[in-house]
Amino acid sequence: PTPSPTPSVSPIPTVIPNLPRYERIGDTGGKTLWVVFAIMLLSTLAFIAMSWRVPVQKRLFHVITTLITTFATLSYFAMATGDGNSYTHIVVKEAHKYVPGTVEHVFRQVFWARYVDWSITTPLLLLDLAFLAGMDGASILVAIVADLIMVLTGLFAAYGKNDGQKWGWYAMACIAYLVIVYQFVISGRRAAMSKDSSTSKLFASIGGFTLVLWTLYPIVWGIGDGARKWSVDAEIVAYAILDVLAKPVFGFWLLFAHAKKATAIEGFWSHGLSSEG
Ligand code: RET
Repeated sequence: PTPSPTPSVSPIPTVIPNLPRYERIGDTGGKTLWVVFAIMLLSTLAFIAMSWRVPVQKRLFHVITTLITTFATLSYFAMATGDGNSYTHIVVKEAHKYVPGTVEHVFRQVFWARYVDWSITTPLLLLDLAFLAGMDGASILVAIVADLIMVLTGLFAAYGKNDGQKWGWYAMACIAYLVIVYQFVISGRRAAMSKDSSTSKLFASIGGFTLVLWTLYPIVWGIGDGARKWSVDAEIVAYAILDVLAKPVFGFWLLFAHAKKATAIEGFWSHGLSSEG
């Protein structure tokens, strides 16, 4: 038979092949994970060296802060080498603008190693702040349990099968986050105010820094894993910046400020009442 000059297939396909779409790490993300791994490792070594300069009885903040970057080093090693992640399967209904009823299957890479890290390091970060303020035990316990609920429900949210499940868990995580904020803004600040002025000032500034940074995490989550408006790489870079600020920068700030305060107090006692602090 002679081939017909016009193709016999309809220009509008009736069946759209549902090829799954993969959202995964690229070169930028991979390099970023290694850079943060190196920063976390070097900070850990620096914190260990700093703790050797103070007597054991005064090392509490050094120990907590060193543990925080140690866990971050481990989790970034896992992520950089391709461990600690898996794909979440999202079914997008009405995925095609012009063809109604099209279903799309999206597989997005979720780095669950972050949540393992956060479940250990965020309580430790809170302990740093709580001990600085001299917070009461009940408030510390509530804040730490709320923090664990926040991280675990955040993990469930990341693997949510549909929007209802995903944003439902997310909402619960946000409520838990508000409980933490409440404990620190009310009980934490009250405790810090009854201490010396340098401690209450340090708590106000480092606590304010923490509040701003921590609030950015659910925003990054919402744009990245939540709404999937950002690529996996963009999300990795955003978390990288936040993690470096929330762990090493927070740690150096706390340890240096605390050391300065300690020498000011020693100076106060050895030089009579001439010291300012
Ligand atoms: C999630 C998603 C669900 C809603 C909320 C979140 C908050 C996360 C926070 C993480 C802080 C991490 C830190 C890491 C240090 O390196 C789980 C993202 C509220 C506050 C400080």
